[in-house]
Amino acid sequence: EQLQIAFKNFGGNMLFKSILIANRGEIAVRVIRACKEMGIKTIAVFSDADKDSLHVKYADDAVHIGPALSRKSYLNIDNIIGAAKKTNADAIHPGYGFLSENFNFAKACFDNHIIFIGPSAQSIAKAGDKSAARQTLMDLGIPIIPGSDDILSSSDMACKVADTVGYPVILKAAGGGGGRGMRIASNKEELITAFSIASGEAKIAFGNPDIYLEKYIEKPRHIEIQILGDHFGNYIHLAERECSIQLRYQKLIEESPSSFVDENFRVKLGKTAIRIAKAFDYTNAGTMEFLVDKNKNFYFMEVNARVQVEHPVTELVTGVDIVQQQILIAAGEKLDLKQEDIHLNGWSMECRINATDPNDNFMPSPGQIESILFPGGPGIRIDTHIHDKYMVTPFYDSLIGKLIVWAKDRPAAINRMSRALSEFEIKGIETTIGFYKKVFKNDNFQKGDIDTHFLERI
Ligand code: MV4
Repeated sequence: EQLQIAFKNFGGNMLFKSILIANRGEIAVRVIRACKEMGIKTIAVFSDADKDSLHVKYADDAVHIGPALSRKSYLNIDNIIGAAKKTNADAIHPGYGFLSENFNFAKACFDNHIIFIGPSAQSIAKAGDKSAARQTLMDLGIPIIPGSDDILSSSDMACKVADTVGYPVILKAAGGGGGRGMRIASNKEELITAFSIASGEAKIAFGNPDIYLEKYIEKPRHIEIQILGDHFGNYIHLAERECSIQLRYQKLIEESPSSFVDENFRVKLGKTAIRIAKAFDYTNAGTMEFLVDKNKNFYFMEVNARVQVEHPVTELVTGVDIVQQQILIAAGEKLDLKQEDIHLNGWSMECRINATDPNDNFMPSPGQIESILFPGGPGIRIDTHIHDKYMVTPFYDSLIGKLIVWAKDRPAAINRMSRALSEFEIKGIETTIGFYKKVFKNDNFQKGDIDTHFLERI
């Protein structure tokens, strides 16, 4: 359907003349940069809090879409569609977060004959329905974490499933997400207690007492595969990103490739990721997330139906501009890349620069930036919208920029990131920069001996 609109709107000349960027901050700037290099006119949208922001300054046109509160601006579908119609935008790039994986928004774009730069609304819905997705993929023989295929009706049933998958097990709330409402049990006794606590908590927290059970994967790594798929059934993968360095399900440091993934394993993960994409009729850029145990067993977790915060590390090792590929695919172009064109060169790492205080439980630290000194020199990329005197408001995510490095191998990338962090100075607010300096000195981090619990431990 997306393609039909594209043909109707642009005939033979497919490339968009203008794109509205339905986002703010560094990712809005990133998308504008891709458009400029492609000769596409850019239209920014902005809330009251962002009228002087960099994405507004860089775009060719800008439309005010409401007050600072996201719900009334960047999450307001009517206002954003209205801005696109007013400015005659051919397409909308949603960035990440906000409306990027919102079925109703993708559908509203479609209904208004505006191309949504992302997968179809139907694919978003298919990939987003966790329980249906699990069934679909299980039927295809794609590895998913062993567990109850449905919600548990009693602790008796929980114990039966636990006996078949083996302890330890984890209880998850069906209405939860992002790690909330999870409980681990190492034996039958613990499971019986955990079952009643978990369903009670789930009811209070999510208004839904339903819980399901999975085998608990101890000290897993979070490894994800970037894929691209066009409207003609062509798919490629752009290898993996290692995203295990996280705290409370917030990624902080990402890298590509992963020191845990050799060429054989990469081929296996890549092929699996493409099979998952095909199962969801997935088009455009997307990410398949896997949990990987110490024996390299891997299990599909979920699809991220958007461009991700950490996409630059993949860009730096593959040389592929993921945002430009998103735009070309959405405009109905055939993928001009084949799997055999994709070669990994060197190593890339990213530190998310957050306006949070590592010495105060990573609490948000809004305020005015007095001054900034950015690192530079060989192998440094900074994606940000901040500048001297920029006001970090409390209204949005605390991500204020990303420091990304490229070097020939992992030790060189670590060395370069440490050097870059030592040059980076932000005065006036607290940030995660100083914390990263310590992480990069850690022996286990340097050895690549990491998992999703690494930061909790240190
Ligand atoms: C798990 C797991 C171990 N075993 N499931 C956390 C968020 C949620 N989306 C899935 N999560 C996990 N599920 C089983 N069966 C460990 C985690 C987990 C995790 C997963 C991905 C990234 C970071 C994580 C940090 C802690 C726990």
